[in-house]
Amino acid sequence: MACGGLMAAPVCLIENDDNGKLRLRKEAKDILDGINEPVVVVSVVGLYRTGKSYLMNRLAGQQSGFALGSTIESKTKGIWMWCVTHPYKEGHTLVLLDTEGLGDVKKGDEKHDTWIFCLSVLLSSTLVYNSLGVIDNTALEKLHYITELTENIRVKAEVGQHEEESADFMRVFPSFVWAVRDFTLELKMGNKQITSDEYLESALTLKSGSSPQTEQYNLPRRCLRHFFAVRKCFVFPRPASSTTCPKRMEELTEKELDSEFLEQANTFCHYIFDSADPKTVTGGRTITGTALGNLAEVYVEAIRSGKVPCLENAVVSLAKIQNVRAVEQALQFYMTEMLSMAQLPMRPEELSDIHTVTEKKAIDVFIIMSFNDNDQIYQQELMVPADTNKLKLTVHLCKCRAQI
Ligand SMILES: Nc1nc2c(ncn2[C@@H]2O[C@H](COP(=O)(O)OP(=O)(O)OP(=O)(O)O)[C@@H](O)[C@H]2O)c(=O)[nH]1
Ligand SMILES: [Mg+2]
Repeated sequence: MACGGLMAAPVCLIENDDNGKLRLRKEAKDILDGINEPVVVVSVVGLYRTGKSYLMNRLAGQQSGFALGSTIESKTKGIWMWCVTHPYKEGHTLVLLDTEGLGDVKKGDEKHDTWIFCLSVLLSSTLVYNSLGVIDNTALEKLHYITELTENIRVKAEVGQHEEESADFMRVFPSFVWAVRDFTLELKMGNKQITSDEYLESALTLKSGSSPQTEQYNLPRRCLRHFFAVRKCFVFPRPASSTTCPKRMEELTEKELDSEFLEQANTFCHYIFDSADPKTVTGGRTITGTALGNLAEVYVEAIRSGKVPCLENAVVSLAKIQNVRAVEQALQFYMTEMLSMAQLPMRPEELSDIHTVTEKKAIDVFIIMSFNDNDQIYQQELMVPADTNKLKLTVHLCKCRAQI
């Protein structure tokens, strides 16, 4: 199932600069800037060398794209982005974010992993956590990044009660999908067949008691349950037999892949295409590609300057960036339209009529691009120069008339 490509290949969205700090790539920001429709953002995170990039290529409907590694060395660095036409939702763009594998000891900087995880949570509307084998205690311990979210992300500008924060996270965080790769067990409990979702939920069952060990056991489970309201699980068998498998899976044709793997991969893709929601920000507003690029910039800047990214502050910054731009574009529209419509010689009343119509259209241009301008602060800014423009144009046209 191939998704139409807005981009022929993925590009790097967030990378490390020479000082080891995260930085947003301008090339990728420019691509997002050009996307004026809502975006469904799906990111994949998980330990290195677990088939994340391969899974993202399947979502793009392509055999290759995000680079796959065939050695033990981690391959993807930073966060890579591929924007494709959404295969199911007309008028939407599917933004796929493939991230650097977590837990590679050679990296030496654990905080880097933490920020990759946080940015994936902050930027996506669906977060896919990818792991190999089974969902056991070890797998949940490896997901310790989830327990650090409260330290590294703030929802409200003003810090509130801890309980409030949990509920706030749940309101604003993406939906969560656990993709278990090379799963070889039977989904059975006792004699009863269970679904993969039931398998995940049973792995998240809390132990009773309050000993430090129990607390440690419960912590990642509690965080998953409290922060992510929507949870799904997909289990994938090995993709091919060991004779064909899989140093270079991108070279295997569909026929060479295990049929059960293919079926699971298709079910997974269908779920994402059908159920992954457009990206929203605090307040529930859906955002466009342009806004996503601005949001990424705000978060990366916060991390670069040593601050804890805050969702509420980000939305305020985002609104400012978007609204300033919306005013600029609306003014530009007004001037172009007025100059093309005003015919000489012209009476002031006629000019006024054209102004009224054009101003209305300019406000529409502003409204489409603006963001949370509920008190019309920026819209009023637009009106003042529009009046000034009208005056300037009148003077200009009257001078021309006087010369006739
Ligand atoms: N056994 C197995 N191998 C896979 C699977 N999917 C991909 N591979 C292979 O595993 C290797 C790593 O795949 P990638 O998709 O690059 O893994 P990654 O998680 O993106 O790796 P990093 O970018 O280094 O974190 C490649 O040789 C793939 O062909 C899978 O489901 N099972
Ligand atoms: Mg990769």
